[in-house]
Amino acid sequence: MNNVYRLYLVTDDTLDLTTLKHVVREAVKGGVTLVQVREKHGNVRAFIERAQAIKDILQGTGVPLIINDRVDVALAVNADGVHLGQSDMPVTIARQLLGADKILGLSIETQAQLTQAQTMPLDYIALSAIFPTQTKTNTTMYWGVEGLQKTVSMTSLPVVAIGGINEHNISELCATGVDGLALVSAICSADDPQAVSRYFIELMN
Ligand code: TZP
Ligand code: MG
Repeated sequence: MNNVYRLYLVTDDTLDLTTLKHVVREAVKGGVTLVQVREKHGNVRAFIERAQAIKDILQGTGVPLIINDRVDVALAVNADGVHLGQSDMPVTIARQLLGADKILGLSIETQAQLTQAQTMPLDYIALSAIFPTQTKTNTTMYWGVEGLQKTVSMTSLPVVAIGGINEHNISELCATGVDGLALVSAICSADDPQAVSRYFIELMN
């Protein structure tokens, strides 16, 4: 597993801006390969402010910035890409607005969505959720290691796993051949986000 999706940090929207910036700075030092800013509670102005703050931190690091859900926010801060959910803007429209060069990802919550995604103009898919998690409770199903394994073997798109990923399951998830692991709490709630990120990278090797 060696690509931009490898250790994919999704930010915790309950963190205040100072803590958020600290977590991202430290996690990047520890080796996260991509950062997605995810905001579920604030207004769009606050989203843009937080996204811009994270963009400033990532500037010059080579770590891409992805915006969750909102194409307008991504365009506003000239982010590297967008991660869409199933009820966000349709993928084809998002692609038209973003252009060919931006990274575009989609969360996949059912087998039918997985089939549909194969012909969409996507850069990657995120299988949601692999395991139960307190971070997002309105999930449709749990793919588990087996579902992830099947998906990796049947799709040509890069696959990212999300939901309940931590030090106890990273090794078995990596054994499926998955392209990346996306984590919120295991990094954002860690006492030392740099050390855990470094440790997770080690576990992936
Ligand atoms: N989408 C599916 S599960 C999830 C999201 C955003 C939350 C993952 O959080 P955690 O803390 O890594 O389980
Ligand atoms: Mg979403």
